[in-house]
Amino acid sequence: MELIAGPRTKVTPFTDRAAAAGMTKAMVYNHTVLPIGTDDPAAEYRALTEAAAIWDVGCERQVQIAGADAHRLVTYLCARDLRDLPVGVARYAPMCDHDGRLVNDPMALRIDETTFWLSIADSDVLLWARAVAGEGSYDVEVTEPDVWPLAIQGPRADGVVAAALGEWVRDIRFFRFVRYDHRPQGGGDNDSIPLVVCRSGWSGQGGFELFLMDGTKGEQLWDLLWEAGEPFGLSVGAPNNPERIESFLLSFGGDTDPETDPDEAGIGRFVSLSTNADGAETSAGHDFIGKAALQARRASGSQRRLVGLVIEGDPPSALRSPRAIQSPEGHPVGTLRALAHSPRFDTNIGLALLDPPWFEPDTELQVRLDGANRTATTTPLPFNLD
Ligand code: THG
Repeated sequence: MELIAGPRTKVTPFTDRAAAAGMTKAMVYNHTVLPIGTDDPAAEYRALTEAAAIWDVGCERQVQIAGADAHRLVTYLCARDLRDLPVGVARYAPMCDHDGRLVNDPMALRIDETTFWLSIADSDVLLWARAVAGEGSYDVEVTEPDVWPLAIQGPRADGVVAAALGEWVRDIRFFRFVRYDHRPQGGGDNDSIPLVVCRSGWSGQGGFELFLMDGTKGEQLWDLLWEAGEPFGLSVGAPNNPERIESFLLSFGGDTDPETDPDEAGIGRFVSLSTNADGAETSAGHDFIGKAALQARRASGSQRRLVGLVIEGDPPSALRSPRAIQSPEGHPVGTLRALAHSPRFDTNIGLALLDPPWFEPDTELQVRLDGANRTATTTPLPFNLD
C-alpha cells in the first residue's frame, strides 16, 4: 500500500528534495508528511553526531496568535510563564487542558509585540486556541501561516548555516532567533528568501531551525544549504529516535498517552507552578488552563512517571505500539513508549511510563520483546550511562 498525500495530508516545500536525497520512510505528523529515515540508520546517526544533518521538519506547524490580546491568550494557554517573554526569544512551553493533561508541548516564539507562534507537536492546537479565544472573547486572529521549519543539526551545523547565510548566525544564542531575508548573490528582490533563524532543534547535538516564511522558496533554501554543507559532510536525516531518547527530548503523543500530565512526562520543570509538598502554591504565578488540576495532581501522590529503561539483550526490532511492562511477579506496572539500540551507550534503551512506586531508580522489571521476556532496569532521565 502507498500513502497518498492530498489537501488534508500536506506535503512540505522540502518533501521532494528530502526524497531525492535519500529519505525512503515517512510518517504523517500534524496532517503533514514527515520523512523519518533513509535505508541506512547507522549512517544517519553518525552524520548527526559527528557532522551535520538536514531535516525536513515542515510538519512542525506554526499556530500564529496575533492581535491586541495575543500575549494574554498565549499566557493563558501555556503552563510556562510567558509574561516576560521578549521579542526574539523562544521558550519550550507545555500546554494543558482543564484537567492538567498535556495537550501539546510547543516552542513559543514572540515574533513581535503582538504576534506569537506556537511551533507545535502533533495535535490540533489551531482548534484548541480558536476555541479558547472564542469562548473568552479574546481580540486575536488565530491562523496557520505559510511557515515551514527546516532543521540543520549536529556539531558542524554552525559551519553549514554560517556558510549559507553568513558568519553572523554564530552569535545567535540557544532559543533566540532573528528575522532575516536572505538575498542570493546576483538575485533581485523577488529572489530573497524570508526566514526566521533560530538556534534550536529536536536533538541534543545543537544546531538551527530555519523557519521559511514563503513555501514557494523551499527548494531554493534546501539547495542553498545543501551546497554550503558539502564541505561539512552535511547529509539528509530526520528526527532521530535513538539520539533523541539518549538526549531525552519528549515526543508528545509517542511518549505520552491522552491522560499524561507534564510532571509525568518529565517536563514538569517547564511548568511555572511553585508548590510545596501539599500542592499549595507558594508564590504568585500566572493563571493558565489546568493550573488548579495540576496542583491537585501534585498533591495526590498518584502521578505516574516517564523514566529511562536499560534493556538487556540484542538490539530489538522496532516498537510499533506501546508495550506492557510487568513487575518481576508478572503484574502490569506501566507501558514501554519508546525503544532503540543506543550507539552512544552501547545498550538498548527505552522510555517507560510507570505507576508508583515502580519508577524508582534501579527497579528491575520485565518486558516482552521479539517473543521473549527481557529484564529492564529503570534509570532517571536524562540517561547518564557514560
Ligand atoms: N522545533 C520546532 N517545533 C517543534 C519541535 C522542535 N514542535 C514539536 C516538538 N519539537 C516540540 N517539542 C520539543 C521538545 C524539546 C525541545 C523543543 C521542542 C527542546 N528542549 C530543550 C531541553 O529540554 O533541554 C530546551 C528547552 C528550554 O530550555 O526551553 O529543545 O524541535 N520548531
